[in-house]
Amino acid sequence: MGAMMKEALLHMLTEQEGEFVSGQEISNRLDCSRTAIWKHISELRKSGYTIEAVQKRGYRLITSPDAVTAEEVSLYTGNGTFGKKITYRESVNSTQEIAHALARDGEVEGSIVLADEQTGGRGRLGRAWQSPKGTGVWMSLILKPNIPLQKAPQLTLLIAVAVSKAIEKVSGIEAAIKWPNDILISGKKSAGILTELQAEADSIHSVIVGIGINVNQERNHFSDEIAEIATSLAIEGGQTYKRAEVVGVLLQEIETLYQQYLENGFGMIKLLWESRAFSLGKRITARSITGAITGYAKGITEEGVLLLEDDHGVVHSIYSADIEFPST
Ligand code: BT5
Repeated sequence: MGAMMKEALLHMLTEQEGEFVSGQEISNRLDCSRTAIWKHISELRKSGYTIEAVQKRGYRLITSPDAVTAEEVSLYTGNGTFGKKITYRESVNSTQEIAHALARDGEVEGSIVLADEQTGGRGRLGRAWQSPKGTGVWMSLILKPNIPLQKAPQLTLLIAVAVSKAIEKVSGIEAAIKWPNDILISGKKSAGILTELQAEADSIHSVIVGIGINVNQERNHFSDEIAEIATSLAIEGGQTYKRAEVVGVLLQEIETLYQQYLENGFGMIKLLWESRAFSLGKRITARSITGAITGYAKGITEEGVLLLEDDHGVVHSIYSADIEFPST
């Protein structure tokens, strides 16, 4: 109840866009005492909001922090159902772990888990995802699509389209997709997607979509290992962005595409994906545990599988691999 009131209070102050809201009005609309209001105002201040309080005039929101707390993100999620339920943690090992546990306990579709920092953020194949505090969007989204197991890779491509669109909407920076799960800005990785399934036999119980977006990192936030291959919106755009806005815009993009996908299938997503794809038509090497194949990236199939034509004209279906761009 307390958290909901704090959120409602923040919404009231935000709606007024820097104008005063009287204590009387707050107390009427939220049906609470002046003392309760004061308590929530001081909590909001502790979370980084600057709120002016003036006798007889009331309260006025001056600045809000760059936070991905439930109350801040809820200002940007719009009318959709994705992001209605937000689990926020300041520091976690991985948001994926929390989302998996929630999904096993029957969490509804569209719920998200956000953290300000991940100490054990993960990529594919046991790789690590650097998630320094207060810099990026580290989020897991729970989906429960009624689709056969073999179509699950389509969701990664759908999410990639949504991430690339959201980055462009918020920052105006062009973001391309590198199959299957990288979002590149000027050829460097600015976001990654990790799609994990909870399935029984061949039916999907839940899909846990992990999304990491580098928003406000400076160059020195990246370790030497990835300094040359990683970038952030702030590095590329020369300014910082509100992470909560990135989350809100992203959730709206995902929800729209996801509804279209469930109603009409993958066709439209495929076109959107291809128009944003970075590697199509290029000479690439697809490397996986079974070996490496070099050739031309011809396109993706209806299932989201990458088609690679080698130098003998043989077309290979690539289900899972890392893509490199050979220098020769
Ligand atoms: C990915 O894996 O790109 C998937 C990343 C998913 C991260 C999200 S954050 C929220 C959720 N919770 C989690 O624990 N994970 C998800 P992959 O394609 O395997 O790429 C991993 C590789 O990217 C690493 O081996 C590094 O080379 C590089 N890398 C690591 N951190 C990076 C960063 N912050 N920015 C750019 N590149 C990074």
